[in-house]
Amino acid sequence: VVTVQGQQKPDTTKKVIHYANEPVISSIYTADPSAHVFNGKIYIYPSHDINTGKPSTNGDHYDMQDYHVLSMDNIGTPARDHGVALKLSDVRWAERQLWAPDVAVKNGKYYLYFPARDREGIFRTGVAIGKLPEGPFIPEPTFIPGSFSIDPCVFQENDGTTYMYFGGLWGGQLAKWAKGTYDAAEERKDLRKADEPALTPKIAKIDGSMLSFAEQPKDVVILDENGKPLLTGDHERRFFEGAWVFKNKGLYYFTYSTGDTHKIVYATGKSPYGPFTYQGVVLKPVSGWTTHHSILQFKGKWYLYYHDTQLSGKNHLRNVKVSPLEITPGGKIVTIDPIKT
Ligand code: FUB
Repeated sequence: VVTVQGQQKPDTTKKVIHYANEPVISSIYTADPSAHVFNGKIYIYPSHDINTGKPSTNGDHYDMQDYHVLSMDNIGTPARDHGVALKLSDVRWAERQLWAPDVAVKNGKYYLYFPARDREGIFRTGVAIGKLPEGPFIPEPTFIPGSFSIDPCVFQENDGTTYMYFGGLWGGQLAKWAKGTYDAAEERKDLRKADEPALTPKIAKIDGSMLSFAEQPKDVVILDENGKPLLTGDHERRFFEGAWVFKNKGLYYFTYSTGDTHKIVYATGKSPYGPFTYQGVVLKPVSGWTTHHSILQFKGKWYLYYHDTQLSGKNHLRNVKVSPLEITPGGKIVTIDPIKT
């Protein structure tokens, strides 16, 4: 069922798209969709949710053990499942939790970037290489040196310069790295006081090999309307996880999940490094605790890939969906209000 009711008012803060849709695939549970166009087709790189009975402490019930790549010839046609593209048991350094991946292409090779916990329980980001967009992907023997936390998002400029954004609070371990090295004893969810600047996501340029960082990760600063960094207490707007970056008319859009307030929001800036200024809500809360998305242009139109829990009603068994997305001529994203199913 598709219901789109866009009001025709120029004030985009009052304009909301109401959207209800079916999962793009229902034979497996999928989440955290990173969607890209390769060879004229949409390829989706999701997490593959399964139920292993792990408790929900710290996100341990998100206990994924492989990746499947999906493809779609068109929006509105069913997604095809290309089968297992990479399995945890083939990744030498990783012990558990294959979380939200992303992909990039260079010189005809596809690089799948994925977070997982290593054998010490620390989230790291690995790379696996494939000859086709759907894989299979062969993992490198070690994780990317200097990588940490979760949710890698890879953004490529037209000249091939490639950046990785990453980070996630709470179970995503960003707070444990606040001093620059991993602090296993750091158990606080929000490290800083409510009126102090929030923890930031990170960015690092990826070098020509596509296998290493070319620089130390840097902070991605998100500012409010007065040019001040968003604060720890600002749970409606501060970064939580799920970064996704795209460029439209020369402007960089840094989009992300607010976690415990369950929104996808966006901020814009003039450089891939930021700073980015908070702009508004992309997607209101969906059914389920997590929200994670990607945004792409296909055949001249913008789309939002996201997930909810329509098929299972359970937080850790999610399903990917796609919705049209509107960006106004002035560059504002029109908020999507998903109809909860
Ligand atoms: O899928 C596991 C985690 O849940 C992801 O890494 C987060 O973004 C959240 O969607």
